[in-house]
Amino acid sequence: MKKHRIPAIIVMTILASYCFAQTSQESKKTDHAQHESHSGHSLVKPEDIKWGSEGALPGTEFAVISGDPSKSGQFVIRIKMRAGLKVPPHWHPMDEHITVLTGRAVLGTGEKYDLAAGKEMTVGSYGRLPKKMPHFLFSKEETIVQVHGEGPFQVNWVNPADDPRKK
Ligand SMILES: [Cu+2]
Repeated sequence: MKKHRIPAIIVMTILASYCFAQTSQESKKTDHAQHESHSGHSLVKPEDIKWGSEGALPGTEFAVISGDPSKSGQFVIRIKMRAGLKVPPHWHPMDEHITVLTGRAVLGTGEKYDLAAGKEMTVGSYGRLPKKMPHFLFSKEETIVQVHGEGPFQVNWVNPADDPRKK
């Protein structure tokens, strides 16, 4: 029995010191995670989204998810389009990344609004428009797209008469 007791105590001591070491390491990790959550982490739930229509095309609603699209830096926005909305040919000074979250849209490239030349985007579809590439969109039903990129996000209409601010 004695032969077994001594090793058992040693094992317990090793285990205990190991556990203490783990605990202090874990608390360090927790502190670090909390620190990160203060400095950069964000989580947006659907119920937190504030839809508005400022600056957008009639028939659309706009929500800022992350960042500020009017400033330089990464941004994430969502655009809700009513069914049957035509977004005329336009381009951006930055790459535009589009993901369809709900609905169905047709995305085409080129300076002419030609739906037949476009491609259908169903839920989960993603498209990247390189900077300065003219493109257009049509919503076959009410559609929400998420757009992300490097701000500032600017829209340049191929046909200046299409600019909703001039209507
Ligand atoms: Cu665009």
